[in-house]
Amino acid sequence: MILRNTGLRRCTYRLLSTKNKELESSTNTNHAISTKQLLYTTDPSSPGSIFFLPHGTRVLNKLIQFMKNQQIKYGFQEVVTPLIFKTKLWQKSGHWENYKDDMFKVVGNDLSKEEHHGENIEEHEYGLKPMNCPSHCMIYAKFDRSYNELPVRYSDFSSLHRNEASGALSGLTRVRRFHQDDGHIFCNMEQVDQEIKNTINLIKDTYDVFGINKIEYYLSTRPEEKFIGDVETWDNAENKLKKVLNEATGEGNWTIREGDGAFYGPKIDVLLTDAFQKKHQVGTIQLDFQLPKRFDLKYVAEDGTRDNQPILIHRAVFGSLERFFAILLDHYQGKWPFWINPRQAVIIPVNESHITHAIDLQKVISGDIVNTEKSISPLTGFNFHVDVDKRPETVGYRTKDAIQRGYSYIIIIGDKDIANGTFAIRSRDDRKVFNKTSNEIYEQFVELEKSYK
Ligand code: TSB
Ligand code: ZN
Repeated sequence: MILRNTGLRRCTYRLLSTKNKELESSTNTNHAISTKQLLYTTDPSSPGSIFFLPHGTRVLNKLIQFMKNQQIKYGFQEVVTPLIFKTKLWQKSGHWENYKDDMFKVVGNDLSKEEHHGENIEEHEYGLKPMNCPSHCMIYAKFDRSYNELPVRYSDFSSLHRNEASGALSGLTRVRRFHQDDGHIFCNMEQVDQEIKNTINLIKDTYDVFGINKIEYYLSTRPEEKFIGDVETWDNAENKLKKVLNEATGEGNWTIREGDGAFYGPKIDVLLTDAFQKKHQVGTIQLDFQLPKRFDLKYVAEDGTRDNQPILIHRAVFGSLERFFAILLDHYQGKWPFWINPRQAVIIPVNESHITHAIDLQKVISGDIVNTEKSISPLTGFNFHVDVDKRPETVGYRTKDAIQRGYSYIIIIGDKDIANGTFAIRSRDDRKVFNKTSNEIYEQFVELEKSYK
């Protein structure tokens, strides 16, 4: 991909790849913002799989970092798990029977069909995972578990693949490769209510950080045909979810969706509405009595009995990072708040003689991560995306362009600023200029990030 200065003067940055017809001609506002801000692209060689560009990846990484911190708070342990599993595993989990059409098959090259001579061909056929649940069940089953370990909570940001019909693919909201902020909770019956309530609270608090508070809750019940387990267990699970929903959201504040549950259990789905009034399922909480059975999950109870089965809760707060990214694009219309903005500040040196000072300033207010003299950057700290616009354009033009490209802050540096040791900083939304030292600017950025502003 070529990022090129397109004009002689008065230039703006544009994505030039001719293969990006879809992106350039799209009327979809998400695509339009993405094109302007260089956030993501696609290619017919992998329909439904997104290429996140450097600035889009910055947003994605912020979302991941945000969620990893919340998960630690809520007692999750992150795991990293395989992408492909033998068909046998998917048969065991029930995905093969109920979800096969939505799965990509992967064939190993261990042996060709002819060479098998009656060997079990399934040994060499794999499915690309559409969900993380089986992996987490397998980790649970690898160890003897005791009642006092419960709830065991695993989180996972793996790539997932679902063979969504090409007609169903849509921007970032329905893709074939995506990443959930996934978590699976193994707990006993007494712990279920609290875990679901905790998840609903985390969902509410998380969406609140983004200023999203119009949330709809749905209870999806047993599908007509494709489901595993017996009807009575399903009914019990559905009643449990109804009770928790009433307690957590208030009676009458949720809607039932008959037959829309996952094949392994009923679920609470959390929906957000976009600017075009289209609803999107983001967060989800799913109660599952079936996978623990299929994977023979056990724990030793307080009375020493060994034959106790945990309950599994599947949950995601963003849903998938891709879909949530789309919601945020729609919600902010490209005006990212500072903490998640892929372009947090730009420094504009008045003329060439100010560039060295601009770079020094960049070093301080980016948190010593760019142009640092240290050979190795520290592991943690507050770091910000700060650019220096060295182009030989007028200050007025570069300021306007910076606002257009979505920078949160614009800092001008000239002779007077260098002499005073303060720099003129203004926000993209307000013409008011403040004169601040480099440390004051950095502290302001730290405060903004800490308060998710
Ligand atoms: C929560 N096994 C559970 C998990 O533990 C699960 O996969 N549930 S799910 O199928 O309902 O998916 C969870 C979330 O992933 C959905 O609410 C949705 O936000 C997101 N998602 C699902 N399919 C796609 C897709 N094709 N493209 C983008 N996001 C998707
Ligand atoms: Zn799951």
